[in-house]
Amino acid sequence: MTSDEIRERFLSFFESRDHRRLPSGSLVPAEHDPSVLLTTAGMHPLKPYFQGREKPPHHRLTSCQKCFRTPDIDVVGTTTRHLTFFEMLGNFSIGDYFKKFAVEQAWQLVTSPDGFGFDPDKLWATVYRGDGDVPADEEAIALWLEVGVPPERIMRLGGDNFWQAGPVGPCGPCSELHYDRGEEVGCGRDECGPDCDCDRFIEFWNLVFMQYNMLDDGSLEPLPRPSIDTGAGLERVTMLAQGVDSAYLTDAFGDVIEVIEGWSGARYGHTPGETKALKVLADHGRAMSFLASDGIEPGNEGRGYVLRRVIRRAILFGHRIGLEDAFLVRLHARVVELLRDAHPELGHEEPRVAELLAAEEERFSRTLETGGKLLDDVLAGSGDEVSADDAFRLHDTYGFPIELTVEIAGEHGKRVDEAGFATLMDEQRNRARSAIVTGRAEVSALESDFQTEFVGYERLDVTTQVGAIHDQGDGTALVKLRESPFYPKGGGQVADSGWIESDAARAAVEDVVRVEDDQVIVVRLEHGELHPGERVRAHVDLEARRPTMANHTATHLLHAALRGRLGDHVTQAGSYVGPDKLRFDFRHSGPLTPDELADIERTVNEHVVANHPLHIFVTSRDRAGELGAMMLFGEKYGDHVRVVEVPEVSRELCGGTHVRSTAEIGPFVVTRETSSSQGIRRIEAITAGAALAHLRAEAAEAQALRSRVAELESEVKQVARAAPAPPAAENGSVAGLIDGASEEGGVRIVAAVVADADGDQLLQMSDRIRSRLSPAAVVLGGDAGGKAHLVASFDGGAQERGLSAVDVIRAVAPIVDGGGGGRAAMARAGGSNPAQLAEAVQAAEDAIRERLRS
Ligand code: ALA
Repeated sequence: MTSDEIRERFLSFFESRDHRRLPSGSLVPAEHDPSVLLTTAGMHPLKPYFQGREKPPHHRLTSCQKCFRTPDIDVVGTTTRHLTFFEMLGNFSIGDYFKKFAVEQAWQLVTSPDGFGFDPDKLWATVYRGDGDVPADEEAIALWLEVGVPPERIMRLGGDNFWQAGPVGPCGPCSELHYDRGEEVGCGRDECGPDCDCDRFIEFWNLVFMQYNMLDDGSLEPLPRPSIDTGAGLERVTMLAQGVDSAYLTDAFGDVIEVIEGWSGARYGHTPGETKALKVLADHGRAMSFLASDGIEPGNEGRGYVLRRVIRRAILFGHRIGLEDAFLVRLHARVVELLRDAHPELGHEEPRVAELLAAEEERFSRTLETGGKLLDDVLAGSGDEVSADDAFRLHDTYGFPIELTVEIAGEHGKRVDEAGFATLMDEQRNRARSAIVTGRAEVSALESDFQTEFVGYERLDVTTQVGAIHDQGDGTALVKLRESPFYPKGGGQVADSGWIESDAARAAVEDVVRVEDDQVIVVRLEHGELHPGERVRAHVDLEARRPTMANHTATHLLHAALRGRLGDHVTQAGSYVGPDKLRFDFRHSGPLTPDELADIERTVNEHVVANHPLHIFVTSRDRAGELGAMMLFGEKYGDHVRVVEVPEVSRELCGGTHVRSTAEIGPFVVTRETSSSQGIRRIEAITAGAALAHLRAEAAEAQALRSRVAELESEVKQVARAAPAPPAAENGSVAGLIDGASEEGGVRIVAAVVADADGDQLLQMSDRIRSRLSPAAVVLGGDAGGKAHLVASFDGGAQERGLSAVDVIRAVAPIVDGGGGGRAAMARAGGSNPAQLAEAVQAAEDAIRERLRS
């Protein structure tokens, strides 16, 4: 049995028991689940159904979900069964069946010959032994006994048998099925059992009896309706079904191990080092290809860091068995070839992923040699601990993920000062932050004893004083004003442009840099010189600021309209607000339909026309939270926050500049809807003057099209007038055919052979016949070009009587040695034996009559 067959057997087994089959979701969890980094179980994409927040498409579901388990990265290579990336088969009941049916189905699928066909004598079940508030699962024990598992192979276990999807959310006791591979495999201890870590007992299916929701404080509340969530590792089931010693030797990995053996000369099973390296490469090869194909890019945080760790660990282990130049890209190509049929995204993303892997491989390989030397020195040193400084240098200079350093040190019996390392990392982060704060500026020259007061919410033209100035020597200068009307870039909104002017000088404002709560402007001198202490007039460019404000308020209205139309899972993932347009990125899966987009555009315009006045105020963060103001996930806010409210429509924390009332936005037009990355949609829109210009251009285009259509219509009329009448013969024959029509059960039947007519001509003739007879069934044969042509054409009345053109044509085409196809209304066929045409047409007529008589 191949892994593809096992996947299919599982899914169709449950399909035939009324489960709806769902496609795998992305490895990047859906937008409604910020609690997990990557999808680790089949139930992840279904969480809102279990929690009763969304209505499931069906109460029984089944899927094969791509999963990734980060904690296993360092374990991979050391056992036969651990994988980071794997596929999880699952069946789910959303408040439908519970334990009994779940246990019965699982047992049947696992033991029956057309399921997995496992020997029941090798199977063990584990159940939850209870703890504190949650009692032992006696019910599950009784159910396993009932299906035939003997009591001595049912084991009560603790923590492992209580499953939860993340720190909070649906959870419950679970039962695991284990396969005993026999005494000769594994640790050989007498007490070895399903709770042993060795490779003898393989856990391959977990049945979670989901009945609680875990809250933030760790307490459990009952779920609205108890549910079932199961997960079977496809690769593990395959390993057991194929009777091989390791998941890596199953067809889920194809010939990847052999291919790497061929490149490197290393042999699986030869030395522990070689075997480990081969497993790491086989696993990480799949892992990196799938992670990157789901839109993740290597980076220093979050998912990007997971991908980077996997890639760098693979490179290191590759080097250990002598693989060097660009082997990662070759490995990726092999994985894609192997798995692209089951996972088409691998094929679609291949060029992008190959490029990204090549860049990452180049970057890390370059430093690996020098970094590797440092590591060797460190490991050769005395003492049993790698210092924080060394670990930090390996990380910072050579790009060694700390986990990799810990792993390698561990191989040499050494620890790493991880706490010290964390402190050094924090210090570095703080340094980086102050570097950003002083930013593009040697603001040291500007380190002034005052903070600029931003007055640009209210005033766009002020007289103020230059507090400090620093000439950058390239025609630009950094200037600190006492009061500034200029908005510094932030919250998606671009910086204002404008100018400052003294009696003797004038300078254009090129940028406004936010320095925490303070700001510095970057100016280019047009003439004269500016000096500290001088009075200047500071003026914001209104041509840019006005549309920017319109776009910013429109962004809030758009956000509210999206949530109203699509649901509360829509949250902001990024934005751009400038004078030219607005762009809003938000979490949502799948493109918006034209209807949804039209509704959203209409809603925003309705709010514009309603001319809501904006209400903007500063309050405590807690109060804003009580008011339900939208805050961005992961964003840090101070104790006092600014709330921008369009009464009854939207309430967001925002530091941006806004119109006074919504009518100032003018028309709102969506110009594009695209995807920006996995699970994130992007809408671009314009307002005010830009929208007006856009609508005018569209109207002009529509007018031009209308004129062109009118021209074409008159041309068509002229051509029709000049065209010769259809050949008399054909006209005559149509008239003759109509005259010769017979009738059966109220349907007029025309069945005839027309000499020298091809398929298209027959079709035209049948159309003309049908326009004069109704209800009508027309079958015509023709023998143009030495071939047989058949056409059947039935109108609605004939079809209502049970006639289908395609059925008739399919039945008679073989008579002229041909074949054909079509629909119930019209079908045609070609054949190589025109001599049989009359017989075919007669057979068609007989079939029609028979059908009409029945
Ligand atoms: N969600 C359960 C697991 O991942 C089935 O083990």
